[in-house]
Amino acid sequence: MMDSISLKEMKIYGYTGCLPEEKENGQFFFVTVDMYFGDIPGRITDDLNDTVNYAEVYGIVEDIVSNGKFNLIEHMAYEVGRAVIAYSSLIDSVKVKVRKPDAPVDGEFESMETVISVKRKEAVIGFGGNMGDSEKIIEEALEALRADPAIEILRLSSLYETEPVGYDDQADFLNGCALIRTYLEPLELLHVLQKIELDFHRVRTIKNGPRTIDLDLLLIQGVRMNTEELTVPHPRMYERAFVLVPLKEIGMYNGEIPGGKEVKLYRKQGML
Ligand code: PH2
Ligand code: MG
Ligand code: MG
Repeated sequence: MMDSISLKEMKIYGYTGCLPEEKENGQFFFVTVDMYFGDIPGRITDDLNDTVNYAEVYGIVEDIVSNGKFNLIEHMAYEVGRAVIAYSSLIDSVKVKVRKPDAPVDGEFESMETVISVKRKEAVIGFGGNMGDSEKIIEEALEALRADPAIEILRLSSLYETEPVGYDDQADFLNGCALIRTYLEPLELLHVLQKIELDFHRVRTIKNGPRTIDLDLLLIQGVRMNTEELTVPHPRMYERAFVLVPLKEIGMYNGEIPGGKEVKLYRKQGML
């Protein structure tokens, strides 16, 4: 069993609903927030700073429910879940129940309700570059990743010097990977990575050609997807020693490493 803290049946007046009169007149919502943790440090230290202050969580929920004008109770619940999980990295997951007992529906019922979960997941980012001071650029890109409050870096591989794959007439790369934890949706995480790439003046020119920094979303816990914008797991990762060697080092791969291209240790990195 996981530790949890719950705020049960908060009664809050709000304006969420699809009908114009719901947005205009409002109604009462009953919101239950269950927060799940690994081990809450506060249970041992008896210190408010080592836990989640439910009074502050109440304020976060009240603000969204009373000021938000969403169409759907499930979207309102999701926004509540996101705001609560963002409040403390101690929280592994949040379950939000929203009940609407006065929903404008003809007939007898207790309430219309939804339950929405928001969870932190592990993901693996592969990184590499072969233009400029790659070691420094990688350091700075990782620093930018770490600075995002939605993202924690759990483990970092060593840096490897690798022969180019795909387009041979270019300098060797430095490559590595990071295990992270985040509550961001897959596309949101992708956009964070793309923003960091742009900030380091990554210009997309030749396919597989030289680059200052490449940040690839390789794996996301429990996610398989294939859309125009994003495919997870990364479609070519299992053919690439420059991905699999660092991945193996951080314990996220235990299969064969394909031969053909050299991957050698460049700088040993202690695990975080
Ligand atoms: N990235 C590519 C293509 N080829 N080769 C190496 N060694 N390292 C890379 O990161 C790399 C590559 C496309 O992203
Ligand atoms: Mg790549
Ligand atoms: Mg890429």
